[in-house]
Amino acid sequence: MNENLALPVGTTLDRFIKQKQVDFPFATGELSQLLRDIALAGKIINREINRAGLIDLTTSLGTQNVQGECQQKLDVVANIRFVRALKNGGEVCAVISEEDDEMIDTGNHHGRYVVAMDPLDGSSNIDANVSIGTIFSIYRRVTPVGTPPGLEDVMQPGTRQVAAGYVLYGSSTMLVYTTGHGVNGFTYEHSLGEFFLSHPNMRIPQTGTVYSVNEGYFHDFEPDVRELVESYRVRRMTARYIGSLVGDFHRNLVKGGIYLYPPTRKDINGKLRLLYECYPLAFVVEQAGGLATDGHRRILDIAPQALHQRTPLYIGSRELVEEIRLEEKIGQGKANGEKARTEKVLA
Ligand code: AHM
Ligand code: MG
Repeated sequence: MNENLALPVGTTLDRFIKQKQVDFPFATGELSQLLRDIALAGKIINREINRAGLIDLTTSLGTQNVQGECQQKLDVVANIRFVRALKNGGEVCAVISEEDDEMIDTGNHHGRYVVAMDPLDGSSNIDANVSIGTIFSIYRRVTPVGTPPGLEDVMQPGTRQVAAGYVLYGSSTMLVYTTGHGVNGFTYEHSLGEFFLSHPNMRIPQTGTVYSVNEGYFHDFEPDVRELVESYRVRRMTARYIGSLVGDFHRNLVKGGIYLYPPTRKDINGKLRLLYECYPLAFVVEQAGGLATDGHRRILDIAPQALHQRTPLYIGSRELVEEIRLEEKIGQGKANGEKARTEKVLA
């Protein structure tokens, strides 16, 4: 890996991608072009978000996506824009999206790559002008080039990702991604229409004082999760929860901390999707020196079984994720665990 060939802050994304192409033996440039397509889609979505308030894109469409959630107009717009950018790019033979029931065959049967994406994550925050994001991951197809793509192309384990990242539409717009050689962050300069390297070789602090969890569900968590959250309170950690995974994740990546979406009484596998949200962010966090688990297993080691599979997620600073040891079976929390952990922390 050549992360030591550091490129200076201010390098354009385009130049960065080009220079990093040497990381891949026998690279044909297709992955580089695909990353550029994703950046372009990010710019387009960024534009839509910025003018959303003016042209009434923020209200809900009233239709529901495959998860049974109300789709916001911007979700739909972002999904269309992203899929179109990937189709036009030509490198991708199939796309799966949180917003689509089925795999999309792009018609580019000579494309070597497939993409999984959550085109607009944190969509409940759109109409409040709060940070939202796009999450993506890229795999090499496993079926022969030149044939129609199949489910085996898009349902590969997270360890097979060749690149993953996100675009955060926040107080500034950022693209953060990894190709398995560290993590780099780029900030969008609106007037120039370019992403510039602003956060080279990002490393997540080994520990942190921030925890991000929807504490409104506290009484719907398993006893051992309640015990864990209670231990954060006892330690006087700081609670920060935007309700946009990308935003919460990014803050913790920069400052140190942990994001949790545990099982709840309603969502016994948690809410987040393995393929669209958890795999890509797990790849990023590991490349930055952090960890991601479902409370037991490394996220990247979970075998995919369904396109819209959900998983609990514990992700962030290594030490904070490592200390989590949950009961294996839902509904069988430790009898006196809550008390035991609190005492241990206080000791
Ligand atoms: P979405 O993909 O439908 O936007 O759902 C994912 C979002 C995450 O961004 C966020 O962390 C979480 O859902 C918030 O859920 P909750 O409101 O249950 O806390
Ligand atoms: Mg999402």
